[in-house]
Amino acid sequence: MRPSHIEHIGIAVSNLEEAIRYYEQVLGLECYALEEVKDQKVRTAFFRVGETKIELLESTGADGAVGKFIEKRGQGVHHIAFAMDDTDKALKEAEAKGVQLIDKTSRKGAEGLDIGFLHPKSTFGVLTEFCSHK
Ligand code: CMX
Repeated sequence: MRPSHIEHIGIAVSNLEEAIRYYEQVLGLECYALEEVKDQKVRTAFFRVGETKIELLESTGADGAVGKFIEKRGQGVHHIAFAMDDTDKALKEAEAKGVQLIDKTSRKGAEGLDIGFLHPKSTFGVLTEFCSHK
């Protein structure tokens, strides 16, 4: 397995609109999509920076992954997502190499991507996501 590029960097923020203003007005990027992912209890905003995207994540439920992250660690980089050919295949390969998975099989994430997470305890403290278009 080898990722083709960093698909996106997920950043946990307390207030999506305030964070969008920073990325637009200071960095000059354009928010091209806003999406709520109910399953993950987040509202997201996307910006393109070359081939990579920035995904801002605002919690919509304190018991969700991002709600708990902000409560415990504050705002900041939440995960790194690698673009793979096939998320399910990559998850299986990582598991075979002894990595602890959060998702055994892919699920649907923002932008209709097939996504799956590796546990940060197994990846040197960085929550790692694989994603692909099937
Ligand atoms: N990055 C690094 N470490 C993290 C982390 C993150 N994003 N989130 C939690 N952790 C650490 C915690 O600090 C904790 O470490 P310690 O034991 O040293 O304190 C450990 O992982 C376990 O954390 P926890 O709070 O007990 O467990 P959670 O119930 O919060 O679960 C995790 C953590 C990673 C399994 C969970 O957040 C998860 O399943 N994440 C995947 C899904 C997700 O993140 N969805 C949101 C984004 C969706 C999208 O991009 O659309």
